[in-house]
Amino acid sequence: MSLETPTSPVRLTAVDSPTQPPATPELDDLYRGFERELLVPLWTEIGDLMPLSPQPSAVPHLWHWGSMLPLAERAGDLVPVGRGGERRAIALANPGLGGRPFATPTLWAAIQYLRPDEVAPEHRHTQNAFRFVIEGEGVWTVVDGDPVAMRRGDFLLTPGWRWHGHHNVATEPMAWLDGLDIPFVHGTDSAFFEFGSEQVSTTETPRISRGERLWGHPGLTPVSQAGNRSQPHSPLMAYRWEHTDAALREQLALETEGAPGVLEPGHAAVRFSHPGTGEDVMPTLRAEFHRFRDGATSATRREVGSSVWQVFEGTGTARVGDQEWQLTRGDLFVVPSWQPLTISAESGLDLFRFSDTPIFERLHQYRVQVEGTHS
Ligand code: GTQ
Ligand code: FE2
Repeated sequence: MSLETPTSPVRLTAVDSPTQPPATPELDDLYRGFERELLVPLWTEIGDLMPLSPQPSAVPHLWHWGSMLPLAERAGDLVPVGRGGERRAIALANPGLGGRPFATPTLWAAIQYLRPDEVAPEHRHTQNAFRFVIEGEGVWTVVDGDPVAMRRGDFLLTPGWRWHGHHNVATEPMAWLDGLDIPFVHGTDSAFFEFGSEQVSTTETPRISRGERLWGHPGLTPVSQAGNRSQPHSPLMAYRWEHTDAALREQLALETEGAPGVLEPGHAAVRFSHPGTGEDVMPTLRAEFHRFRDGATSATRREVGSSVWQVFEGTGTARVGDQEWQLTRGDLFVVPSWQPLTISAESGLDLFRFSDTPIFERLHQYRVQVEGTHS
């Protein structure tokens, strides 16, 4: 058996530049030697590998819900949902990430579509997942046997390695946003996956799940659960719109009364959190909801890590890096690492946001920079 010499994909060329050694035939020979031995010197790569601040490959981009939904509906006509493909989910592909179905280097964001009577079979995976519902109802996601209703404004969890399947018991199709840490898990070669039953394990359709009945009372930890209240993901699989809406409404009402509570003038925000620890809902994903008063503008912030925003309601504009978009219901946009973000509300602007921030916080790589509020 003969072993072929692997060819290096690296092409090192001696260049004339003040930061590089003089280009000579001898330097070229040295570089051919590096190539032959699959070696790359730091001095030709340092600008890319060790930039002064993050230089993301992902770019700021906006996807219109109004363009995605008809394609999801068409997929509903043409593509059956079932074992193998597992989900009728169509992911955002950031134009800076080489055509992969990655919204950012760490985050997956997809529209998932389920027609009446359809079942997305049970499975489990190490990727953490959530659903956020922009419109519609009628789907129950069954998480470890607990049926969880999905309705407009709700935020639902499927933490890593929990069994889950979805079924639509309504007479209308339903579309929603999925968020997962698929690109992060892919990039770190840490994925595991297991197929479960073809059907969901229960067809019960209660208004609220067992997990909510146990954990969904503010400030009240079930004593039976006190021993394992610090599991790495939230025990609550559903965060209901009525609670999110009330929390935001109260922050703005407090501002009107001159009391503290809002994040910044005219901008209320809540973070979905683990009721046992107060930390993020899942180890890799942060999720928040933001509400702006008409005419309010956020400070300009940049932070390490990336995020995806979805417009729940209202109109306004978002500026990310050198991009600026008009926002309408359902639109999704991506903020790559360290790109400045400014949001301005026209009317009734409500936004859902998720990010990979917990990863960077836990690894002590997180930084944030806030510039003054824009007028
Ligand atoms: O609903 O279980 O968008 O496993 C991607 C992977 C959704 C899901 C996605 C998944 C799911
Ligand atoms: Fe899944």
